[in-house]
Amino acid sequence: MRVIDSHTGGEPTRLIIEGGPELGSGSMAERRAIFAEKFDHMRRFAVNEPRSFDAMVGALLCEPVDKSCTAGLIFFNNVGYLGMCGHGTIGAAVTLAYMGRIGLGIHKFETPVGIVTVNVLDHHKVQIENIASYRYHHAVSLDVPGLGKIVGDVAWGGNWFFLTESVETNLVLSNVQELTQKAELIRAELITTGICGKDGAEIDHIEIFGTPHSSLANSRNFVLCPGGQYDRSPCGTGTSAKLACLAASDKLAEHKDWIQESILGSTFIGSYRRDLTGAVIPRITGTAFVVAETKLVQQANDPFAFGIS
Ligand code: PYC
Repeated sequence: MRVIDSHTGGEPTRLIIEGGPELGSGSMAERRAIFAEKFDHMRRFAVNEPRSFDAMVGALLCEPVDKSCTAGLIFFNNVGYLGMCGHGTIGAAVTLAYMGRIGLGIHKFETPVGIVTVNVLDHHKVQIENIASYRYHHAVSLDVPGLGKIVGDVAWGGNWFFLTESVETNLVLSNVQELTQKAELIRAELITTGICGKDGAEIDHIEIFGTPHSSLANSRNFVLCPGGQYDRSPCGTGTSAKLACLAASDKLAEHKDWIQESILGSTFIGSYRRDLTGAVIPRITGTAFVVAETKLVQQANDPFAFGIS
């Protein structure tokens, strides 16, 4: 399997460019289902230890169904599959530009949750226009054992998020363990109380907001991902969910910039436009760098060939 690794604002993406599973020619959602059902060992092969580490997000490069699209992308992580991935789309676009497969300018990518438009601004800087994002529940109040009252919104940005400002821990790297524990408690309480996204979808990302360190940024975040890792970047789908909440509360006007800082201090510039139906279409701009070109191999009798899980 040939992969190219990049990071977007510190968050890694491993793009599979050769040797991935053969998933047929259906939609990205259909192919993701086949990936999960029949080839999950290849997800573990590509992103789990000992070949990788828990924070890695994988992206499988696919032939698109819609020929106006440049490619299809299916995202996955250490425990399963994602709907969309903002940092991963930026990483994939920068990687494809590095390989000479795409030039600067506009491209479309199919994902399991819809088509995203990508504008490659230079060899590192990419703007994505995400799928329509929306707030689903406002000011949900949780009584979280060990934390007390936590209030937040539930929103869709390509994955499901619970977004809260109620956690008092400082958003600094030395507090990652404490923030992870608190976010896990919130996630568990959402499950206990049966609070879900649309159609009963599990809310598997928890996004905690605090004061930015840079005077140029609007906000800082800590995002807990489904596999227990935190997002090193400001999280593209999480920033999309935030933009949808800001729009729903009339706190950010259309086309106005929102600078979202990650726990590392890396930033995404977010804004949104409304489509003809009035839906919020987030735009996220970030930068990525290629860090490795690798061939992953499997030797006979390797007891951890398909990852340590
Ligand atoms: O950037 O959307 C994102 C993302 C999701 C999970 C990790 N990063």
